[in-house]
Amino acid sequence: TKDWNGIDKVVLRNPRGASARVSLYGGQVTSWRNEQGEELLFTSSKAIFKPPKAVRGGIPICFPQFGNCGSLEQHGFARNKIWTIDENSPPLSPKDSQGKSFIDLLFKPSEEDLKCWPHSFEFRLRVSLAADGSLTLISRVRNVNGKPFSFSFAYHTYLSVSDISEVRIEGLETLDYLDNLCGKERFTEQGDAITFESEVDRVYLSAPNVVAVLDHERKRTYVIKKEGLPDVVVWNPWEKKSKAMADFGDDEYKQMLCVDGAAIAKPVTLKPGEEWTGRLELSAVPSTFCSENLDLQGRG
Ligand code: TA6
Repeated sequence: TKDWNGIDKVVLRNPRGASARVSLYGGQVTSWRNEQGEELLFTSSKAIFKPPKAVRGGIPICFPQFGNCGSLEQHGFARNKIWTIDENSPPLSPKDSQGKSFIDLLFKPSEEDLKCWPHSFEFRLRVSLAADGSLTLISRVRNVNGKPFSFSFAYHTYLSVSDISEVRIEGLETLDYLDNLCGKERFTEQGDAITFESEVDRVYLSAPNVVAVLDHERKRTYVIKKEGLPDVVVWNPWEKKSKAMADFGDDEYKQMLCVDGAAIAKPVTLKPGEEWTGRLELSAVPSTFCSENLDLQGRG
């Protein structure tokens, strides 16, 4: 289908009626719905499609740089470029294909991209929807030129929540984090779960590979499973920052929370020919499961 001024968008569906949409603009997942048709990702009502800006919501891909800690634009350029459908993607394991509705996308740097980031790579993204409605994103970045290069990465995941003051994150207790609100200073998480009363903008370091986001009001838990992504970004702009963003409604911070599987603190370095894989699996389960049932790994 076409969207955003004629940019192609792929629709994935599973037999039970769950769906996901992926735009060729940025390889961005723009929608993920459960079998009841409920939208599980947040997209701002004021999101604008104005290349080269990113569209506010869904799951923008931050590559080859997270944040503004480098020479590139904020969060790198991959999310602002047109990707292509990859007809002959190198095969993934059967578990990544069997019984799944999936699409393979490819992004290779243009001459313009190489001017601002002189490393040639192939970035293959598989987005898949499983029979149980879970959404999996698998990024494979391969160094195809003669020099090693390093990059940072995040799946900038805007989760839809009913009321941010009724949301908590489990799985990040006792971890150290870099606080973007205090010059990236390092702190240690003291709480038993992360709750939200004001702006939060943190990178949790060496996080366990399973994190749960519990939306109390909707009785829904997002289970985030990751591989190759040591860090977790947690971001809510709260009221003041929301008002400062043109593509974000003043009160929309109440209905969203970014919890991003990421590789930031220790950038990924690839030698020529080497390939990195970053995998994220999102599922939304009824919160009648108490969090202990989610067998969160590595909890204290
Ligand atoms: O930590 C997440 C973050 O880096 C925040 O500082 C905020 O800038 C957010 O990403 C959104 O960035 P964007 O470029 O998409 O507006």
